[in-house]
Order: sequence, then structure tokens, then C-alpha cells
Amino acid sequence: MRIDVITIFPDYLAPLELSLIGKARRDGVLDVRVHDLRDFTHDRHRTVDDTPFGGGAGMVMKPQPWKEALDALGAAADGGEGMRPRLIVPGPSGRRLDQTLARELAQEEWLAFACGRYEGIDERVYEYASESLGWQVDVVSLGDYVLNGGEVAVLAMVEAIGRLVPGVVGNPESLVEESHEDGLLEYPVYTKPASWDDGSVVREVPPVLLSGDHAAIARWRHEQRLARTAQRRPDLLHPSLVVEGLGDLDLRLATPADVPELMVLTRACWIEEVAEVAPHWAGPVETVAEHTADLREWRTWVVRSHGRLIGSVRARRKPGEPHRWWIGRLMVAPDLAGEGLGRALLAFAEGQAPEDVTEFWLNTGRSRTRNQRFYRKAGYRVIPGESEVHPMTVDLRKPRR
Ligand code: JEB
Repeated sequence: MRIDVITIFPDYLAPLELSLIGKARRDGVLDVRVHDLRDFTHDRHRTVDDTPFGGGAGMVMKPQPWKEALDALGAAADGGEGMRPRLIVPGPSGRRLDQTLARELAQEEWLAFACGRYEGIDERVYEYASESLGWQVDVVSLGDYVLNGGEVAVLAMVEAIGRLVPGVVGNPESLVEESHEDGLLEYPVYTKPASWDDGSVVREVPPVLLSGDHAAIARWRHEQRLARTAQRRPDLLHPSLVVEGLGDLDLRLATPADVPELMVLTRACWIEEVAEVAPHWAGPVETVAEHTADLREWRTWVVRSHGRLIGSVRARRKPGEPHRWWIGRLMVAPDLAGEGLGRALLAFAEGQAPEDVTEFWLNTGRSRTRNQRFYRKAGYRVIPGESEVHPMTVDLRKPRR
């Protein structure tokens, strides 16, 4: 990937020579070039700023040096005819950088970063880049706080994006199970010694991590991730879901407090199935403890409308099936069936699949033809033959995208 940075403080970008990004540059994986905006001025003082039209505090970056700097980038497109960078302008009023945007930008062949200072860059520079040069221009913000210029933001952006470029991080697996990759914060980590005297207290590593019970460790870590996310970043657990006719609904990851209502919904939704083919399926007769335990194995979401639990769905990857995203227990309150909530929840659960998932799987009663029609419309096809789950059911599959 090629990365150009235009700044009045090239020295600010010196850390890009260090660590993983520096190594990637030396290995030729990242081609990072830093340019001094003042090289594109023509006056004795190498002026890049001027007072704002309309008055107000501070200074604004003049358009002319920026035009010449951008033109020089375009002219130096040694990647070939028609190669254009995607221009990223860090700014406090931009789209927030998150892992989704970082992944998107990591796919680009060429990124150019324009570091503003003062009150920002003359607006016509953005118009010039997009309309005259035909570049895609995005204003991107690190977060809701104010910096003095774009350089620190570029350091963060290049690191977040660069580490997703193949060959930058030695072990790509280490990228998968990280904070923000699947919407939850990470679990706490420990290293030796198992028992550590900090000078006044002997602090122990949680015993489960020393147990050698990998399933128990995985459950504990998932619990820790949920608890931490609820505590520190409750916003991550509250995606909103808009359903035609139902409006803005409160969709969030289920907690043990949701279990009793989830059980009521489960029984309501599966009463017909139980009447027809009981007792092959335990779902509706599970205990509170069993339901609660399931929250650790699955990511379960509940939808509420004015406080009432009206829908739910859950999904997970099963061990040994890294590319398959199992979706289950898609439920809608009986009085709201047919309003599109089920479709929206199914689409939401699909959208929560980690990046490397290639197919969605679900399972429904062999005799549930209405369900099967619903899933068929959503792109699922019944797998012929015996179900992996139960002979009274069928498995359905849908390739991603
Ligand atoms: C980035 C910047 C300035 C109003 C206008 C300009 C250039 N998350 C972030 N906070 N602040 C910035 C940012 C990002 N990305 C940022 C570029 C510039 C701030 N300023 C200062 C302050 N207020 C100039």
C-alpha cells in the first residue's frame, strides 16, 4: 500500500519509522512518503495560512499550496496512468474512525493524508480534490475531542489501517480475536508469575486460567468480555434497529436479566412446534439456568419496544467451523409477526458475522414450511439429506454476499 502524508510538520511523522509500521516500510509492504506543504509555497516566508473571511478567531490554511501539493502527488503517480489516491483529511467534524472504516481503508492501494493546522483548510481544497481531480475525499475524525492538527490523527490512522494490510502484522490470526473486531471489548490477560506480590498484596491470576479446561476458559473470557463491555462501553451493546412500520427499536445484547422474558417468548414462538413434533426439541422447556448458560455460548440479541421484549435472535461460530455463522432462535412476538421484524433481525444477525465468515447456517423444523419459505425468501436453501442438528429438522445455508 502506498501512503502519502502532506504536513507542515514532517518531523511529527517520524514515529512511522519505528516498530511494526517502520519494519513494514523497510520490507517494502508499506510505501510511506511524507511531504512538507511549505515546499509548495513561493513567498519568502513560505506562508501556508491567512485570516478567515467573515472574521473569527485563528487562521485558515490557504488553498494554493494545497492545490500544488495535491497536483504533485497526482503527477508522481508512478503506480501508473489513472491511479488516484483516496484522500483522507483528519478533522474533528469527520466520520469517526472505527474498525469497520479501518478495514475498508486497508483495502485501498493508495491513501493520501492531508494534515490541517489552525482552524482547518480552505473548503475549496476539498472541492478541488473531489471535483477537479476526481479523488474520493473523506474527512475522518479520531474521536470527539479537539486536537491542534491532523498529524497525531494520521499517526493513529496509519497504525490502525497499516496493521490490517497483509504482511504488516506477522501473525494475522492475532488480528481476529481483538477488541472491536466482533463488537465486544477484549478479556483481561495475565502472564507469569501466577502469584505476584506487588509489595503489599499478593495478587493471583484467576484460577480458571490455570485449570487447563479450555472450554471453561473460553466461557470465562466471553463472560469477561460481556461484563467489561456492559460496564465501560454500554453503547456498543445498543445498536439501534429500524423496522418499517415499527420505527426505532431498542436492540441490544441479552443479559441474564433478559432470560425470564426470553423464555416466555421462546415458549410462545415454539408452542405449535411442540404440539406437532414434541418432544424432540428441548428449547421451550429449558430452565432459567440452561437459558442463562446459553448466553455465554451464543451472542443473543433482544429487541424491545417501549420496554416490552418483542423479538430475539442469536448467532455464533461453532468450534472447528470458523467460516460458518450459525443463526438461531429467531423469534418475534406473535402479535407482531409479519411486520418485517424477523427479516430485520435476521439481517442484523448476518451483519454481526466476523469478516472471515463465508456462509450463514440455520436450522428449523422439517415440517415448518412457513419458516422455510421465510428463510428461502431471505436467500437460504435447505441442505438435502439429514440435518446435523436433529432428524426432525432441516439445515439451511446461505453464502455470504
Ligand atoms: C484534526 C484539527 C481544529 C476546529 C477546527 C480545527 C486541523 N478527533 C480530532 N479532533 N481534532 C482533530 C481530530 C481528528 N482527526 C483535528 C485536524 C485538524 C483537529 N485542527 C484544529 C480544532 N477545532 C486543525
